[in-house]
Amino acid sequence: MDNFSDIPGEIFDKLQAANQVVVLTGAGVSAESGVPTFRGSEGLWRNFKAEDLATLDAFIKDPSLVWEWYNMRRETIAPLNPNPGHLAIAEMEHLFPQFTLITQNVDGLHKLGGSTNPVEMHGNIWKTRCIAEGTVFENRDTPLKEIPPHCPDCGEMVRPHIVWFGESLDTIVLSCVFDAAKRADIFFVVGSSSIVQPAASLAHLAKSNDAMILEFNLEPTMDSDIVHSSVLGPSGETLPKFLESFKSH
Ligand code: BV8
Repeated sequence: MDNFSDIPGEIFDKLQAANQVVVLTGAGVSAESGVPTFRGSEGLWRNFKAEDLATLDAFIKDPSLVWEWYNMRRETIAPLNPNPGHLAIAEMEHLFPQFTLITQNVDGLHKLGGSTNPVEMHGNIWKTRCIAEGTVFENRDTPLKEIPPHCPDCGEMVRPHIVWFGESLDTIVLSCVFDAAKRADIFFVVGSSSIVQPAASLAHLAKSNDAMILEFNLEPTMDSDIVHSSVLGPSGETLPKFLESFKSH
């Protein structure tokens, strides 16, 4: 579906009547800002796959290599701006009685785009965490002053404050995102390949509680069989258009 007049009116009716709206975003929502997606062709670095470097084992084995990867990503992301897709999601916050934004992204672009309280379920690339004390720091140095960086309090090494593959998510974050999915009347999945767990289970949880699932992606995904409607195209274009059509409905 790529023409907004094709959107069935019942979707906008349901959206108008919605109490709890949830948006889950993945790397695709930041693609038009210039952030490389995980599984796109640009997802490689020095022939390493993200899944190989974003792990505790990789960090323990070679913290400097992992920090060089994050340093490169931070330098890539630092000059980038939110795109109209981020701005549309920020506007959605004010259109519904209850709204929750859950993001898998660590780039911080939702906050920069005006979203006031994104649930960053995989952490944030601008935060570090002391491996000794667990203290979390904001660190916006690009490039990093030293690799690996060290805790300003105790001098121990710090790690990215990011959830790596094989690591459990924060229990409070988990209960927050599962609760939002259970209560959702409408659940948007924007720019995600719906591969990574537990994020990919959220739309199914929402669906099992009678939510309408709407997918915004360049192409069909693993979740397309459970969605009510797929809006195909770049989310930086499709989300603003969808929102305009909804507001004039
Ligand atoms: C967990 C931070 C419990 C890192 C990320 C074996 C051992 C251990 C665990 C597992 C295992 N096998 C499977 C697992 C579970 C694993 C998992 O899901 N693996 C996958 C690969 C199968 N999950 C975990 O490990 C999670 N923890 O399960 O804990 C546990 C604990 C121990 C043992 C067992 C279980 C933790 C997962 C968190 C990983 N960290 N990020 C970093 O960034 O450095 S995930 C990473 O992938 C990013 O956050 C990214 O956002 C996310 C998901 O990917 P997508 O966002 O979907 O991005 P992708 O590139 O895939 O797709 C982009 C999409 O956008 C595409 O569909 C494309 O078409 C679309 N698109 C592109 N451009 C646009 C667009 N759409 C619209 N407009 C556009 N312009």
